[in-house]
Amino acid sequence: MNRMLTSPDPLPILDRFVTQTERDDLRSDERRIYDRALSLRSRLSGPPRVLIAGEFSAGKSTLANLMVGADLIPTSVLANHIPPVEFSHGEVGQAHAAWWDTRVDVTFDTLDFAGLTAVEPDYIRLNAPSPFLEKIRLADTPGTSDPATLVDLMQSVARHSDVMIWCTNAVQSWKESERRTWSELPERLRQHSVLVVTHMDLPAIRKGRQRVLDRLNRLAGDDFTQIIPFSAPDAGRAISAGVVTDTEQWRNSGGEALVDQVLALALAARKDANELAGRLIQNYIAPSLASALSEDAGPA
Ligand SMILES: Nc1nc2c(ncn2[C@@H]2O[C@H](COP(=O)(O)OP(=O)(O)O)[C@@H](O)[C@H]2O)c(=O)[nH]1
Ligand SMILES: [Mg+2]
Repeated sequence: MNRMLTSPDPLPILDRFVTQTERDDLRSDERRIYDRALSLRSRLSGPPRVLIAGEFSAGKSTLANLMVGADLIPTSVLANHIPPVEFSHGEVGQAHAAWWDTRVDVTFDTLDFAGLTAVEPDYIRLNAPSPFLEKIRLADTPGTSDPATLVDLMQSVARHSDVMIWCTNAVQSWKESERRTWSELPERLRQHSVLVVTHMDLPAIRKGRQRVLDRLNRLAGDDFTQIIPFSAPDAGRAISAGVVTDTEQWRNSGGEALVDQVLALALAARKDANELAGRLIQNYIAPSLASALSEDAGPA
């Protein structure tokens, strides 16, 4: 049997296929396969990628910062157009401009956002030593006042993500505009998504807590694996540099339920990605690489 079909690690094969193939030379049906290979290569090239999505001011960056353990993105920059930011495990310092279709990054020795955005990357990679990041990569979509731009950015990172945390503000939660944007994201990702209801600490929300949650369960209960009420200020008091210091407060804030659910979904999504990659390799990539090899070898 072809060795390629039995290899336990699909990543080197996906890598070889994507590197050796020129997308522009492909027919449209072949491009779909290429794009799936690109997405699977990105998903499998590190821990599962968790996308934090939602509308402007829903609490996405606040949640990301809590889990990353540092405020790495200056808020002044967020007003401008910057690409999604992915946090992965490592020492704070270097920053990378990255593209989905190449594994070659442009590395900056400091967090130079002007320099990073000037080379027009698909996304920016930053490192932090948070223990959460040993198990998942976290992607935050940037702040922009233009909803259409935000949707485009979310779509691009969604194609390369495994799990989605959708943040909605309890004060005006799960609006029609959110539902519409969410429904346009890949089904595979929507099936691995949790709804995080932020701002549960606000006094008016505290009083009507059950009403808010009943309404969300009715409207969105079937769409998410879990609906998790969350208070960022409470979570912030329970965690320091990405390490939980007060387990009871962390539980009460919603942080514990959120992390448990996200890690379970990440595991399931990784299993799916490996199976999908195995099938893609067996059905399309192995035959295509085999014919490329025989062409290279010239006529027999
Ligand atoms: N009281 C309260 N404020 C929050 C909570 N989550 C976020 N915020 C605040 O809401 C504002 C918007 O949050 P941000 O994370 O920038 O939203 P983003 O645009 O989705 O990234 C900030 O002032 C946060 O401090 C929460 O759970 N409770
Ligand atoms: Mg933000």
